[in-house]
Amino acid sequence: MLCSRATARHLARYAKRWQHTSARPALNSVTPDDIAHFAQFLPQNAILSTLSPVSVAPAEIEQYNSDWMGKYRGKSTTVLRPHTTEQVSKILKWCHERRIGVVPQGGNTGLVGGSVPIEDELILSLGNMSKVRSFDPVSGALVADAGCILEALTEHIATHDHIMPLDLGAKGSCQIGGNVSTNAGGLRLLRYGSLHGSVLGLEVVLPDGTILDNLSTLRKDNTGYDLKQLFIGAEGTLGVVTGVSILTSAAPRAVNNVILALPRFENVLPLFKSTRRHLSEILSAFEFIDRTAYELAVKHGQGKGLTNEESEGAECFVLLETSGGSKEHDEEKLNALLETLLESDPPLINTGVLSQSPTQFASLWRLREGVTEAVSKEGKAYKYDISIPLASFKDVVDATKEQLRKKGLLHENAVKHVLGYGHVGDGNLHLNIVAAAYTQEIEAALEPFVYELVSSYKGSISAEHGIGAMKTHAIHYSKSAVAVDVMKRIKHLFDPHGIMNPGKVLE
Ligand code: FAD
Ligand code: 2HG
Ligand code: ZN
Repeated sequence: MLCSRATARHLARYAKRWQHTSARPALNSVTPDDIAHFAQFLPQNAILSTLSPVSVAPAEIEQYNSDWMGKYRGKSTTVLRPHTTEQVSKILKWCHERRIGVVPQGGNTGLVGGSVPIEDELILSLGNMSKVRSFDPVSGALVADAGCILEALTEHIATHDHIMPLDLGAKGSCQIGGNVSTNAGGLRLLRYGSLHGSVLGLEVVLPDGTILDNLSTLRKDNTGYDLKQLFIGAEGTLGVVTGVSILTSAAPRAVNNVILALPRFENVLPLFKSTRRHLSEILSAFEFIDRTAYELAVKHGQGKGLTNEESEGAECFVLLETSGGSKEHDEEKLNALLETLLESDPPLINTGVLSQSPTQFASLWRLREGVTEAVSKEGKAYKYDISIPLASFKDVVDATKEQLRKKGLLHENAVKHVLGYGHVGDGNLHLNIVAAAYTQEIEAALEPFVYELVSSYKGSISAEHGIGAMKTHAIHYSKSAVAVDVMKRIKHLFDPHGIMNPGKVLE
């Protein structure tokens, strides 16, 4: 069901008003004099610029200017790679005074165009800030530079028998500062909750260069406003996160995972209910992959799933994980669950395969985590990261397919696949449309169609990836005019000159 005429009229009126109030501030380009200023406090290898006397290969800057999908491209001349918080502070102070736009960049794995400039803003890459500052094995509090790679942190605390509260397919490249700035969800949210709960404190450099040191390791601190929350998910629009204090957990004694093949999508909901009842506290992930997503992951060699016979006839798949205290106890519970699912009338699953070794465990996860990479190998992806009721996941995928078919775009030379996968346990569907190329015609068929569809379910147009550059014009589908206005006032308070990540989140 799409939005009613009245709603559509309201949205159109609102969009007009919104455009009217959203002019971007006038910002200055970086000049050779600015580079000379930065060279006073940054080592030579921290400055990559076509304006610098030290020559730079354009390809070196290009990788910072284009995003992971090759969908968004900036025109920056300059990348700065500071090593310390003080250096970040001096850079921002200068850019604030000179009104130069700044785009903070972590691992550049974001999927909404937030990490690359729209024009020629300066790119501030955090990759050189990669030290673990402290780890307390009693409380589990980890304090690290924002540029630490998520996987490196995971490995660091594994030696203390702890695990990070988040995990995602991009772990080998994304940085903890980028994770915090996007409020990344990922594969463990069901168990460990969102970063709004696990981040204990942040060190942030504000747009005028002031260092806000909120790097607490306390679990409880009710001394007034909880300022760190504003920067979690701010996508670099309010300041640069330079340090993160985060609560990690003792590693579970036993982990298992199972892949289930389902005859029909309609079984996912009863399966989720039954799984929660049977596994209760040991359930740590419940991930959904539709048939198209599964086949693409298998085709592009992402991990191992089921044999052809086992997967035959399945409309979709679920990967579930348990994390508990005793392998035998957890396996017993899992086997009892599998029996119940197979014996229900009609059976909720065709088959279920329990991983038998750490290699199989990793391979099953690779299959799920590898869908994004498989999609990018298959073509150019339009990605909609939405929160809607679980029962509607398939309807949304089907309605999008039908919309593209009606527009004559569902064929090998335009849209090759429409697929859905995601974090069922969190009500988060990743709707991916794989095309031969990015074209205006396909985009016009998808937008605002998808946003209106999501809005008709009272869903969110961004469950976990953020707004970035992609959805600034669509934020009103999920946020009221009053909420957007308050966001703009907060932005103005922190960043009166509008230098931080211009054109992202708020137009
Ligand atoms: P970037 O992409 O560099 O930046 C993202 C945004 O944060 C930008 O707006 C940038 O300006 C800002 N930013 C970055 N660092 C800082 C900083 N230090 N201070 C202030 N602002 C900053 N996301 C999920 O939520 N769940 C998933 O399961 C998931 N899986 C993914 C799998 C793959 C294969 C890929 C490619 C992406 C996936 N993502 C997922 C999206 C992405 O990885 C996350 O959003 C991640 O948190 C981004 O981190 P990053 O360091 O790459 O940030
Ligand atoms: C995931 O859950 C990520 O795998 C990426 O959030 C989703 O690529 C996507 O659409
Ligand atoms: Zn996701």
